[in-house]
Amino acid sequence: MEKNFNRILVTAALPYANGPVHIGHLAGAYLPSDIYVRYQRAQKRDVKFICGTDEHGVPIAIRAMKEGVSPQDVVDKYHKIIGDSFSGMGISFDIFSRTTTDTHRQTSQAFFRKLYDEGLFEERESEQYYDEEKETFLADRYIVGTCPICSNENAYGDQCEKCGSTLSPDQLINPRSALSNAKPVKKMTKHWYFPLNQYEDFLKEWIVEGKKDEWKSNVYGQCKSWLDNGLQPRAMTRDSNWGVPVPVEGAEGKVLYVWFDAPIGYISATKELLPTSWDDYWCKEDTKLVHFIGKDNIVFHCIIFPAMLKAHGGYVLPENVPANEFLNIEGDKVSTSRNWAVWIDEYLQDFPDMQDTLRYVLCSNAPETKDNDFTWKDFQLRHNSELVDIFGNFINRAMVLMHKLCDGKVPAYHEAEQTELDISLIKEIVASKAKVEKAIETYHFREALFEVIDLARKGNKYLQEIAPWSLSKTPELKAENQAKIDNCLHVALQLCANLAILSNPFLPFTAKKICKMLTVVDRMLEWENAGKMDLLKKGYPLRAPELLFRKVEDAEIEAQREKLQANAKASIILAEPEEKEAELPEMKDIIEFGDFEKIDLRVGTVLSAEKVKKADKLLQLEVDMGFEKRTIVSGIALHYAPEEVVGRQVVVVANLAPRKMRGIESAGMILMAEDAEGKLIFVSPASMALAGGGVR
Ligand code: B3M
Ligand code: ZN
Repeated sequence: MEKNFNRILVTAALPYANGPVHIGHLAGAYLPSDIYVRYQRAQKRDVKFICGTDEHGVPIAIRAMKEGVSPQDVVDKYHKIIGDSFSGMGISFDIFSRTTTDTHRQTSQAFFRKLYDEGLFEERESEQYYDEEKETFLADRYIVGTCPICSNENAYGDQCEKCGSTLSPDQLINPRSALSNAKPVKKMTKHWYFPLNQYEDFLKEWIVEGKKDEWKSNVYGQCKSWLDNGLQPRAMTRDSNWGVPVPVEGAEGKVLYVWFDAPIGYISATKELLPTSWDDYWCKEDTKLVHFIGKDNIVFHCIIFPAMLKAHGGYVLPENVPANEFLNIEGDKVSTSRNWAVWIDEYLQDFPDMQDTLRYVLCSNAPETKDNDFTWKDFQLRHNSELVDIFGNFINRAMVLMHKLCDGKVPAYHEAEQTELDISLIKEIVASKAKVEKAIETYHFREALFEVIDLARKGNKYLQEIAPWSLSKTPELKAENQAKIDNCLHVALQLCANLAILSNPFLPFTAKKICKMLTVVDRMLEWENAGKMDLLKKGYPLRAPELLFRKVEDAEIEAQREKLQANAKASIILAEPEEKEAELPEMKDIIEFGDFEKIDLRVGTVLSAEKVKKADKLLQLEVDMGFEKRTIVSGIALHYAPEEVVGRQVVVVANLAPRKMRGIESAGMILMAEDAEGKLIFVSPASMALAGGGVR
């Protein structure tokens, strides 16, 4: 049952202020939320759109230390860059705040304090890694080491970015401090744990029973699996000097965990926006709270923050959390460290006045249900063949024809002369309002945008079928057909106005331009006007048409692709100034012990060796397996002369099916390793082993 809401509060994830934003951010949270909000505003609903930068947390502190500046310097710099990128792209927040404001410190401290005073937190002392050189505890990303799952040597204390596993510092092999590289020691420290486990029943009822059909399946699925696995108490404080100080006695040197304070940032920003009425939006049951985020933030917004809100009491819970999946670029995951990204600030420099193109491409290719791929070719194709050839082309044709055939004024609609074609297009226009509306309200933005383009496509078809230019080849013909021509352009122009309204949430810059051409004020864009056929009155003079879009040329796309590659290369050179490490092969899939046991490894002794004719890589070996002698062909001739291998003990895969190589049947395979230069070396027993004995 759809509840009756009287106000809508939309939040978009607070980006970390430690780097610029890229198209993945935009596609994940900011563009969908902006579309949603623009639509709600056009519906004249009471909606507020909240965002800001997340300015605490370890990555920011580390970045500052590495750059030799203060954390405040880092966040000041990126708050500005990120804010400019968003406003440049037309992301229309009502407030873009930050989590280093006084309001936020007070709000998040008061939140913590309330839970603390109610005795909700569990105080726990535990041993944690400590950097003696820097005299600081090493939580989360302050500590790095080898991932126990995939052996990545640069896994963080909270996560391995290579295999995606969630980790705790204790799981890291060979841990080292991210600050000094020193080997950390263990030291006792105290933290406050939020008993998330106590909210399991509440969350199960609220999500599993209440949201199954409402939330997107990717979001629901992630929540369900967290809940199925059972929730644990979570530390909500950290040892650090960058963050919101923990507001209790005996908590010197401790700050709120960044994921405790960041979501409260939504509340703080609302307070800054509406100092006297913010609580209407957070505390009244008839508020619809919607969090737009990327998929890596689901657990925090659907499980942890709601449990915090519930524990605090008095707050509404999110009605929906429409998280998107990830957007890859040219087939590869976005990576800030490898600089594999399309940065918004750079896009705006390279394509000024083409905000709507990026908005269009990112929305029509949005990772709504699965990860998607952005390619520059696709960007060009969608722009040129959809925005230019369908949408822009229709508006332009309608305007040009009206100037040519109807004196630059909106022609009358002669009902007596209307045809089936007119009637059916009018029907489509009226119907599209409901379709777009429904899709947006249910967070299906791609589908909504598709409807809009499809309507423009129908407009083109209509012009093509009626072909008013062919009805006016001579003055006599034109006079005879004027009613038909008038009807056609009347409908086409009403469609232009409708397209402006329907496209406005997605393409706000374009919608504005259309309004200007149609000489109407922006108020026409209000949603209630969609589906109307009298938006432009008869006799109304219109401006000369202006092209809405230009084509994107191949050379521009080539330049962008080169830039992407060049940036990535430059980042490798920056990151690895010294010798390049040898590439290690990818881990293979895990096998069961039973699979391993099938392999019969044995020690053999090489009795004789000779080169295989016409095969410079191969040696033919006679190997004593203890129970029999075998011929084995091995690809080691470039690394060993025959006399170097005679007499050696080697490890043989003894039950490998025989295989013919250069006409010689090889009965087994010899295990070899590779040294740093790529030379093959024998994997041999370190001391004399039993010939024919098994290797386990
Ligand atoms: N800053 C993570 C991110 O930027 C985090 C979001 C906070 S939302 C309250 O992806
Ligand atoms: Zn890993």
